[in-house]
Amino acid sequence: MSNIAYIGLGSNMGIREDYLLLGLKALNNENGIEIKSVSSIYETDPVGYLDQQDFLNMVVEVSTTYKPEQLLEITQKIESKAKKNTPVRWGPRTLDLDILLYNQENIKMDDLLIPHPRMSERSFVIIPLMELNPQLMLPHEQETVSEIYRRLTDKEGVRLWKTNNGVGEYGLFES
Ligand code: PH2
Ligand code: MG
Ligand code: MG
Repeated sequence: MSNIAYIGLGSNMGIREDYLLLGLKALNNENGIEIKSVSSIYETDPVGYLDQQDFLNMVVEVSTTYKPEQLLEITQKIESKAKKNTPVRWGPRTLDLDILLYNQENIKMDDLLIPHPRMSERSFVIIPLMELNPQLMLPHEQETVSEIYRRLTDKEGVRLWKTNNGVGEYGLFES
């Protein structure tokens, strides 16, 4: 499992935490994905389209045998299991899984851009990511996550909601 990827999870409909947990479990159930670490959960002001509920957001680090396009297929399959239906761009969603980073690669395909194009302006991505790996280099910025964090302007829109200390929280590996 030699590839390292970071995936952002978000939900602002229904029982938001349950959707995040559904996402974690579904990722963990894939043969080619091993969850390495899980951030805390943050409650975050909506960005982009303001007239909607606050989100819960978190970030996970995974190691994976899948290629980026296979990982995209899996995240889309999991989203559709959560009945994601988003008529409004940046509008409400039950479960959103965004591939943020894949190794140090810059990937430009028709339906897949990695690093995620807006991640470095978004505190709801950078703050949980910094919890996992502050020294991580963002390949499109040539800056580390903690350097990016220092110049974020919307940090007050992101509030710690449930602390996590690592994999094993959230009933992830109950059997
Ligand atoms: N996702 C969006 C649009 N706006 N705002 C917050 N706070 N968190 C999100 O995950 C989010 C958003 C589109 O995916
Ligand atoms: Mg998103
Ligand atoms: Mg998305």
